[in-house]
Amino acid sequence: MTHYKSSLRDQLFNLFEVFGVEEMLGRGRYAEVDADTARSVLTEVERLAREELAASYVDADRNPPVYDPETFSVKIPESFKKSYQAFMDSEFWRLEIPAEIGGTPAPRMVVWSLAELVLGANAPVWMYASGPGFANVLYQEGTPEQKEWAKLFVEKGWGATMVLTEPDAGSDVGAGRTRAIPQPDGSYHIEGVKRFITSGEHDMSDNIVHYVLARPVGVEGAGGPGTKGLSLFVVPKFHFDPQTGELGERNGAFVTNVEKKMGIKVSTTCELTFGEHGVPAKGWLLGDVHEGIRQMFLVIEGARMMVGTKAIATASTGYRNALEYAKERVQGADLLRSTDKTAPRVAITAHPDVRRSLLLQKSYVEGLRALVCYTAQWQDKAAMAEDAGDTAAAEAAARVNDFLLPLVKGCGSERAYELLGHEALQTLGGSGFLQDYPLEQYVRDAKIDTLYEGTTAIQSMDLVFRKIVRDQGVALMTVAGEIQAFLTAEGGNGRLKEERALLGAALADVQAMLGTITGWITKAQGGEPRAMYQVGLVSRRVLLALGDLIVGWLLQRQADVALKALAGEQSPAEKSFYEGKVAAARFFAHEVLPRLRSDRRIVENTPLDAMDVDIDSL
Ligand code: ST9
Ligand code: FAD
Repeated sequence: MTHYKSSLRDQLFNLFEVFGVEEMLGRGRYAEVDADTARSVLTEVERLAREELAASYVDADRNPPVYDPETFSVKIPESFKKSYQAFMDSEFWRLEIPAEIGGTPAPRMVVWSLAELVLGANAPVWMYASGPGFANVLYQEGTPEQKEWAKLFVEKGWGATMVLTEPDAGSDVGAGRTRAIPQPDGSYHIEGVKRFITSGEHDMSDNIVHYVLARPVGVEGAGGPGTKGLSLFVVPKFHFDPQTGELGERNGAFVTNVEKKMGIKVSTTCELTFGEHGVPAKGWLLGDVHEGIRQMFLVIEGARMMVGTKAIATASTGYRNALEYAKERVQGADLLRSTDKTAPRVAITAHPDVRRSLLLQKSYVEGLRALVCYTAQWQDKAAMAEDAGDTAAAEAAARVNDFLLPLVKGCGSERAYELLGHEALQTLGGSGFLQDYPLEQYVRDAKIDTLYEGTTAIQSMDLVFRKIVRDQGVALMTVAGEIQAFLTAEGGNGRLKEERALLGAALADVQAMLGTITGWITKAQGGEPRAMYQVGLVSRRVLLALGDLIVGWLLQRQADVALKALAGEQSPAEKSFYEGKVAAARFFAHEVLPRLRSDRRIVENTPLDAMDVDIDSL
């Protein structure tokens, strides 16, 4: 029996009924993928996810990869290898790769829907299978010769890693000390130790290509302090013939440890040592330019979207498992007959607190899924505008995507962990704590999502300082403008009037919070630097509040579509689906949106006390 419970109907609803994916399908760079193809791909991936991909989820957790320090190698459990191979054999990973290097690109909305299915069933499959996807950056940024490598890497299906973190350089990537020493043949020798490198070693592909940030030494105009002094190097595990891909000598990048972890155990987290085992670690500068951090952010943006989607996918299957359990579990009498000892026992879904919990899970999960799709829609708008040669529109759409990414990653991961631990697992009572059910593994596997690819604190500062202040609020205003237009349009035949009013109040609360922040920044720049601490004290709260606002809005947009559908003839199953949409939007508006008023009060009244308290008093 599969642990994974998907939500394909909701995904198709987003794609075809809410976000109009048809406008992108079969056009421009997505010419090869029409609506029928997109539907059948998603249907097939949903099956694959529930069956072959989910099959190793538990086994690979209980029997994690084994590291051999003698040979610096890792053995991945056989059960997981089968799941991985099933996905690679399906060839669906090609949907996120440009046609020029062997892909069949589909709209990002379709790709991220597909990703949700894989990530929810067995996230490390997607992570290992991202190897060919990394070739995108090589193709985009590489020299003509490296663009050819990109094709080869896709053809061979080689694994790949993103290599930033060092023992003393986690959030602070610019503190990295790994060096790159130029060689007469145009390559560099990489020297240093990186840690926590996902997929750094495994036995599922012939080669692994490491994309490594390192600081060049003795190179004019490169290698200064901070992130801007880092360059990006392509460092293969094995050297290769660039024409045939035939493997050559072992390169000097060795995995010298594999971490033991709380969750996602089958995803190897590796210490990677360069140039210390008798073989130099040769790397090639990406694109012959020293712009490592900018280039690495092309990968990071994809990875942040992936992490947010992974978290939401896990929360979604967590909710569906909780719902199924709750429908079966009989315990206690209806609250209205609780004093009557002879009253019939009822399924726990009859208890108000369980109802509250299930609706909270449903509304967040569906709203966050919509946020992923909405964000992907901006990625598609950027691509379509680029195809049409409209650079300004492409840039504007890309900025909205940039603005939404910390929300997908930061809010997606925080809310998912909260929902899984506090609500979904709780719904199963003591049984949730057992390994007989997948909830305890979901909680363990989802915790990482608030940590890697930039912790929530980092996401919140990225949102405030880079995506709002530095952007001069342009992307923010685009989204706020859409929310305002929705409020003014008065859709839904006035059925959700009260909920719209709550959404309007939430928008005002978020705008007030952002106004307060802007005031502090102005104050800090005007001679009171410590006002900046106030921004730092509230940035996480503001990130989550903004996320809640957008989730509440997207749920109401969905409810509008559902109400229109309900006005026509529907099968019983479809009627339930659409009614569920309206119920989720209403619940979220009443249960969550009003909390933004207290967030606003807290933000507006944030003192500097937290920064003044002596550290010994903490
Ligand atoms: C990790 C991996 O945790 C976990 C999972 C791995 C799974 C792998 C498989 C999946 C991969 C999927 C990908 C498929 C491939 C797709 C390829 C597509 C082509 N946005 O503010 P400044 C840049 S990995 C864009 O001064 P600081 C920008 O160039 C480890 N760019 O920063 C900027 O210059 P400018 C993850 C951004 O104070 C420059 O950086 N580790 C953004 O020097 C400097 O900016 C982390 O995530 C952005 N949002 O450094 C580290 N931000 O301003 C977290 C910056 O001129 N720490 N740039 O434009 C941070 O993010 C820090 O804020 C910091 C600060 C390091 C950026
Ligand atoms: P620290 O940076 O030490 O942070 C500790 C705490 O301080 C956090 O709560 C953080 O939010 C807070 N903090 C730090 N700086 C600030 C600040 N300026 N303002 C406010 N709060 C701050 N890295 C790679 O390069 N490639 C990978 O493939 C990869 N995979 C990973 C897989 C796993 C399982 C793990 C655990 C990590 C992985 N990482 C990878 C590293 C990961 O990205 C880092 O762990 C993460 O960026 C945080 O760095 P850190 O662990 O050093 O924490």
